[in-house]
Order: sequence, then C-alpha cells, then structure tokens
Amino acid sequence: MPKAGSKPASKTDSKWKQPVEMGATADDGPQDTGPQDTGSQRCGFVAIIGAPNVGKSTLVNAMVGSKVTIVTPKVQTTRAIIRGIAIEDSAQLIFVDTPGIFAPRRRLDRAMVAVAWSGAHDADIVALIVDAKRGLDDETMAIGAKLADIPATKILIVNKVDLVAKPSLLGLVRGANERVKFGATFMVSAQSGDGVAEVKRWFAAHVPSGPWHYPQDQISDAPLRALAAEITREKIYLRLHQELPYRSTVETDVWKELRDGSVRIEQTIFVERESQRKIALGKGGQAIKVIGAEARKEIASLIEKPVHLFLFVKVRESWADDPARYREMGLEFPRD
Ligand SMILES: Nc1nc2c(ncn2[C@@H]2O[C@H](COP(=O)(O)OP(=O)(O)OP(=O)(O)O)[C@@H](O)[C@H]2O)c(=O)[nH]1
Ligand SMILES: [Mg+2]
Repeated sequence: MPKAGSKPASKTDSKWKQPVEMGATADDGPQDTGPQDTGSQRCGFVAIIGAPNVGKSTLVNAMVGSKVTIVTPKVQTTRAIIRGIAIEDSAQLIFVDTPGIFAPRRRLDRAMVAVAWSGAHDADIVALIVDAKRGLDDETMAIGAKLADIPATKILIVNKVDLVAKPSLLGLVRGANERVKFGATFMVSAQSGDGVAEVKRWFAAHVPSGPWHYPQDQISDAPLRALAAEITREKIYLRLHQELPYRSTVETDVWKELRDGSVRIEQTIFVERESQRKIALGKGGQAIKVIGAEARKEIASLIEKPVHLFLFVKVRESWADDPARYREMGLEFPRD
C-alpha cells in the first residue's frame, strides 16, 4: 500500500531510471533511500545464474512483480546484466539477471558468459537455477563445478516444476546437493509464480544488514532507452528464427519527448549481411512492421505515453567485433 504523503509511483517517475539524451551523463548515485530507520534495513545483490533458457529472466520479473528483463522461448535471450529491484519486509533485494552460461564460441558469447560470472562473483547470494525438465545436464553440471570458486552463499532453485511430476525432482535435488554446498533448495514455477514468494522471503532474511541502495519505489536501474532497445530485441527473437536473432543487435539512437506529450524513438537494428536485412524487413516490409508495432505498443504502455517508433535495419558486417556495440550493451569487449 502506498504510504500517506508519498509520491504516487509513476513509471516515468522514480520506478525507472530517466532517459538520458546522447552526450549527457546518467546520475547513478544513490538517492532518497526509503525509510529513515536505516538501522533495521537489509540490502543485497542476488545473482540469478544458470544455463540458457532455464527461466532466469522470468524469475527475476516474478520477484520484482514487473517486467524488467526480456523473456523468449529461445536460448541466449539475455545478453548483459539487468538489475531488477524489489522490497520484501525491511530488505531491498537487487536481483541480478545474467546471460545463460554455456560453452562460448563467438566473441559475443564469451562476453556474455564473462559478464554472467562477474555478476555471480559480485553478489551477496548466488542462486543457481535449474530447469526441472532438463535436470542436471552437462551445461548445468559445468556451472556447478565452477560455483565452488565463489565464496558467497549459494542456493538451488529448481524452476519449471509445473512441467514435471514432483517425485522425479528428488533425484535432481539430491544430485545437485551432492555436488555443490547449497544453503537452501527451492522448487518454483517462475511462470505461474508458485513458490516465488517463499524464495523472496528467504532472500530478505539472508541479505546483509545495511541501507538500501535505491529509492524504495525503483524497480530497475536500466535507462529507459536501453530497456526500449531490449523490448525491440525481444520482438525480433519472437518473430524471426534460426540465425537472425543471434546475428542482430538493437540500439536506441534518439529518444525525444515531443511537445504534445508523446515520445519519438529511433532505433537501429544491426545485422551482418544484406540477406539478413531482407529477412528482417520481410516481404513488403511486413516483418519489420509487425516487430515495430509490437515493440511500440509495449514501450508505450511501459512509459505511459504515446510512442512513435522508427526502426532502421542496417548491415554492419562486423558489428559483433566492434567494441562500440559491446559498450552500448554494457559488456566488456573481449580482446582476443
Ligand atoms: N513451463 C514453464 N516455462 C517457463 C517457466 N519459467 C520460464 N519459462 C519459459 O522458459 C523460456 C525461457 O525463459 P527465460 O526467462 O527467457 O529464460 P532465461 O534463463 O532467462 O534464458 P536466457 O536469457 O536465454 O539465458 C520462456 O519461454 C519462458 O516462458 C516455468 O516456470 N514454467
Ligand atoms: Mg534471460
């Protein structure tokens, strides 16, 4: 319930970091950090890690209670670290969504896996997410083996329990706990929300004591322009198939508030070849039109303003070897 006298939470107010015009600097510093009685506050970073597609981003959204990170049925959807913030009792929980960890080949893959591990190393608590149906496959076992290097408290979250019969989970849980020392084990369905509240309460009780890092109604630290680019990327992942989603990236170039209260947004979709540009556009521009319409609708509802979205598809053969693209995504550029 909103506190008497507190400002109404508006999505373009403090819940989201404000868009920053090109060239300006974002204010990342801590601001108004909630209740004055900071003595009883707890606050901590909870890294959500696991193999691709196990439901990490779905779980982060469920914990936050809002969509802060994109979700698709395809592997390798999340490419960088996305923080989603939630309050539980006196605790501020900063959930760190990470890219799925797998055996990387391309430079972009390596950057994604590296940032996922750095998220885990920087966290107060690391939650390993395992897909109940896939079980302890090679990818998850390899992650488990490397978890020993991380001193933080580790917990196991078995997700997608809606897809399997409960008794079959016992072997999975036992096997995982024999390999890694987990402080707790949970079974959830991030999609339906089953079991999510219980995990959240556990996190709230186990993050360190200390003042909150963010204002109490903030749910993400990502600039809106970055989130808008992610939303368009999600629509690409949902609409286009095979190689294309993995050979493309999206950037917001222009974010302009117009006098009539609407926002003009221009985004570039980079692809590697002319043939990919043709697929992205679709016959008579049909594909890009649908992607644009879906992204526009979602961005407009997110910022609660009318949006004019302009998408440009550009061929940039070596975008995946260009440090500028990595900077834009919030990734370290792997030199080798
Ligand atoms: N049945 C079921 N599906 C789920 C559940 N959680 C997530 N999913 C689905 O699993 C797919 C992958 O979900 P994501 O949240 O994108 O997975 P991720 O681990 O973030 O994937 P990457 O970012 O690619 O590593 C999507 O189709 C989700 O709808 C769940 O609890 N039950
Ligand atoms: Mg994800």
